[in-house]
Amino acid sequence: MAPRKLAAGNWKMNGDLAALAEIDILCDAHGAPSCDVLICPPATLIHAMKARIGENRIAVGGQDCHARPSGAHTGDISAAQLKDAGATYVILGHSERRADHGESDSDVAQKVSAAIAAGLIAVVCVGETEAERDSGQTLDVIGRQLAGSLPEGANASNCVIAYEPVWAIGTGRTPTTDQIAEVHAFMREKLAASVSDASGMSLLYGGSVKPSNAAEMFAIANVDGALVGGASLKAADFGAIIAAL
Ligand code: G2H
Repeated sequence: MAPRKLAAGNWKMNGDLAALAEIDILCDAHGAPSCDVLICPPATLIHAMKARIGENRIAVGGQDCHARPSGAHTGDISAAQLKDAGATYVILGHSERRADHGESDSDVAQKVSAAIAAGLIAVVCVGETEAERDSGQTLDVIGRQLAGSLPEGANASNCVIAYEPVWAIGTGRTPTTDQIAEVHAFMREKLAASVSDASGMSLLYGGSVKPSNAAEMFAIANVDGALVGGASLKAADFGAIIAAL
């Protein structure tokens, strides 16, 4: 099975009900895209966004979930609750969660298990810091994060990997195409050791993807799409990225 092409938007802590007007614009232009399209808004918007999308072929996802299915966890949301609200995906292990909430690889793996159990597809994020890249540790870090963040049972049908160098997130800086190609080839090879259908797993690049660089990113071997932050907030920009895939 060839990996599915996926353009995924991560709205992070941005957007309100009024911002759903962008979804109408996106649906008009890209409601029946030739690749998979996903938008992960704040949890407060999942239900309304899903309703707004209607029959158009755009999926909605969460940005995090708790590892437990229910219980006394004030402020948290379970994978089943995301699903109930209309989500079919959830981003897990984003570097902002790892940094802001101290999430370890093991925490991420437990959340991925919970997402899979609830029937969601997990978009599992990995990426090195600038200091790690400068000291030549990039592949070690990516290998460790992949091994630690993917639970038993992870496969190409229930997980997508997003390589997001921390130093490229929201900075306007991106790795060279050779650097991205090196990491993606490494991830494909590394996954083959633990995932039976690794050749079919979608590998996204994330970090300052925008309309002007998307085509260049998508031409890189083993890049099956993008996880897009800032440029996913406006339908015109995200639509141009979808069109480039
Ligand atoms: C990386 C990305 C989305 P941006 O976090 O996950 O954000 O495209 O704004 O760098």
